[in-house]
Amino acid sequence: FSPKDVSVIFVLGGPGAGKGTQCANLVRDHQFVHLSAGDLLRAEQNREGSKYGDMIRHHIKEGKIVPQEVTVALLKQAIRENYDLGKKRFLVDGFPRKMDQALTFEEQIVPSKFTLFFDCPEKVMLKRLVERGKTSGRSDDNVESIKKRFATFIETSMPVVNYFESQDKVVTVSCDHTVEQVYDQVKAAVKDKIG
Ligand code: UP5
Ligand code: MG
Repeated sequence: FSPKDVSVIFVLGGPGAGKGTQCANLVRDHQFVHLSAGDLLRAEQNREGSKYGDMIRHHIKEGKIVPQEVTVALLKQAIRENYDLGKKRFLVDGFPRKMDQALTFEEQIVPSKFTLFFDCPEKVMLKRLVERGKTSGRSDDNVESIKKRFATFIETSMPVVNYFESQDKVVTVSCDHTVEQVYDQVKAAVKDKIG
């Protein structure tokens, strides 16, 4: 596919900020394909015959970023498959969360239209994730892994948000509100940026 044919919005924010929840809202109401990098990695981890399973499992539990080669390849494949089905608008959720990924994706796949940044206090995210952990089955929804995810987010992923901010390509959404209130901000940003 040609980069000019596809629109990509990056959806970034701390663990539990509500990225997946709001992407689901946009999929329901607009023509978007939702690609969660974390979901793609979890699927690859469980895919029979994957040579990356153990490596991904370890990184996710430790809240570390899986090497970009794996994640970029999964995203590229998912975009291509959906493009072949006629889809052109993509929400890339939870990616790029490290500078090398940001540069590689924009050089090798397509420059993002903009980034939706979900700003949320740690206290709120912790509460949401601990609650979700009661039923999610996610190996990283426990206090020990959550703390590690927070640290990685601050040290490794915030520089990506700041990089796009310096290019004037970030819309910040304040997430310590109801799902509906957050979605109002998300809708306004999408309308403003890509119509
Ligand atoms: N909830 C949501 N919004 C709410 C609201 N406004 N009010 C009250 N409750 C709200 O929401 C989390 C919980 O909060 C849910 O129970 C929801 O109902 C409630 P969700 O929408 O799931 O939040 P989200 O931001 O998507 O949280 P998630 O846990 O998915 O974030 P992470 O970024 O930590 O997880 P992800 O799956 O993206 O990544 C997991 C791991 O994969 C990473 O830690 C890393 O190890 C690895 N990874 C990579 O290595 N590379 C990548 O590029 C991506 C991931
Ligand atoms: Mg998510």
